[in-house]
Amino acid sequence: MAIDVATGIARILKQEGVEWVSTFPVCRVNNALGREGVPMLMMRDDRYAVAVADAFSRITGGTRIGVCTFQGGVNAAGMQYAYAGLAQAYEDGSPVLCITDGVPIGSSGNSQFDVASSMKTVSKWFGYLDKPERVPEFMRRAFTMLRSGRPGPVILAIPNATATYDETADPYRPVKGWKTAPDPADVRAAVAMLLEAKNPLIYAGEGVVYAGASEELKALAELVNAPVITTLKAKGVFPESHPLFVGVRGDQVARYFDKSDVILAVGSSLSPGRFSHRIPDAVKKTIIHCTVDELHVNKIYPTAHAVIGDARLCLAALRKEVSDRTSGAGRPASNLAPEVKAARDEGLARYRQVMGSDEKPINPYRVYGDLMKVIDLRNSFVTHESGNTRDQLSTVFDTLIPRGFLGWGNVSTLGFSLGAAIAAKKAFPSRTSVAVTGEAGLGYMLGNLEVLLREKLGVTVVHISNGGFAGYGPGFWGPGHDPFTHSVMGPEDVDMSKVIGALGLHTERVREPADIIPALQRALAVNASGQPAYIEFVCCQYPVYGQWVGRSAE
Ligand SMILES: Cc1ncc(C[n+]2csc(CCOP(=O)(O)OP(=O)(O)O)c2C)c(N)n1
Ligand SMILES: [Mg+2]
Repeated sequence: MAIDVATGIARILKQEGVEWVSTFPVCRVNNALGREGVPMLMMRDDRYAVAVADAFSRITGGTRIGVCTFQGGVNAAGMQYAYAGLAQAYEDGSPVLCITDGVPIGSSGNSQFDVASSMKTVSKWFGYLDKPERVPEFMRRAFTMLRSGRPGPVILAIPNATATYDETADPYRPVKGWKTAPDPADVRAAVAMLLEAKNPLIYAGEGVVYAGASEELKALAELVNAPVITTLKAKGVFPESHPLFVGVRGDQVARYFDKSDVILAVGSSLSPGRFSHRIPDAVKKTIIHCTVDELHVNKIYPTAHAVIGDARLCLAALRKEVSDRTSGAGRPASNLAPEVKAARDEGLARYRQVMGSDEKPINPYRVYGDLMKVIDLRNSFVTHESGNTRDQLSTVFDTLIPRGFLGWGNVSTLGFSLGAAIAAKKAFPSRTSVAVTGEAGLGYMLGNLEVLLREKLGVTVVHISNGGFAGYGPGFWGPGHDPFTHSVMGPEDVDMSKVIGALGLHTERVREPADIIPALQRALAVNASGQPAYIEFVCCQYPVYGQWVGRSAE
């Protein structure tokens, strides 16, 4: 049976369980998706088409692959605009499938922009479909890469979507994805080091999320009696109500990093970026590195011992070895749990205090504290924006379930939170979905708010409206690092609740601390019937939050 390439791709996506594809037109595969009944979530720009699919893969821990399409070919306007989303997905290691038009055979070298070299820099694999009959091969390879090994985006370029091939020649079978288990000798060596440690520490990264290894992480932490710190992107993989949870950032995190002699890093590349810790005195510590990617071993810090493999299989193997060596008893508990709790309480005290603040303009922590009171923390999704909302929420937001909060940003591209909140609604329709943003993030998302209305996505955008880029200006706490470029029209100049209300979202503007909870409740109530909401909280600039270890307070 001869079918065209686009139809073949659409059918394979359905076989792979893909329920919808985010897009910004045009892409020549789209009409086949429409004809084959694959719903398209049309965003209002190409970057958001990528962001929603990327976030869907992140939020589902790669168990459901986000797929997007955008314009490519010789006039690669869509691709050039999508690049920001692709670069972010690549930097953050998100397994998203991106399909675009390829430069037609015979048209290479026409344009200044070199598609292939640019796409190769932001993907795990850039596949150019040079023969129609290679569709099954390319799709198999794409899904193998998306479901195996270290996650990252795959980009497929389709130069001729109407070319035909024989669908029966190489019938497609869905790809399972494969995991690797660690070398038992490495596990033994790692456990010997771990059991000799005076103050072991577990540093968990997003690989634990992708491995679905929350339970194993908890079990190992309890058996070894080690405090747990998570990266920004892994926030929530360890229940934050657990007595061994130290935090993501803040004074107590710095304290436990300093104190540790052995660090068991699992599912993290240990790359000190702009939004992660630099391990203090790393050369004097023993670092055991459990990673799926052997190229992360000895990347920045000296690795004392590596355990290579899927985080779940590594953690399970380590736990079994610890248990065998200690006859099931594990490392003695000492007084660790109450100590960690006390350190965490002490570290969070000054933020918890302002969560009860009645000051006006509203203190942003009051909004976060009230948000935590209003939503069901076990059935909600909250994400931050670039800026103070990231820094503040990642310091204080109590995340009780994996992906109850999405932390993002090895590179934190403004506006991603809306894509993430949309993806969360698609992934878990019954969960509350909230994006917390400042004015910069809001500026990026404005055009895309129409999508919420058109698709009836009951998402709430919480705007911490403070009239400027709070971390950049003179601020309250210091001179600021960008004093000339930090002010924008603020709540006294423009009423964003009216602007966005005119679009059709449920909107409110809140100036009184006592009104925060009722306003949030009304927003969640309308969300339940598919209406999106935007609440503008008129807030003070309060650039105060926990620091990353080893970084200055920029
Ligand atoms: C695409 C992109 N460009 C630039 C930046 C740098 N940046 C980070 S936060 C920020 C401003 C944040 O201000 P606002 O949204 O008002 O949040 P606030 O800190 O005031 O809460 C900027 C310009 C970025 N993160 N992403
Ligand atoms: Mg601001």
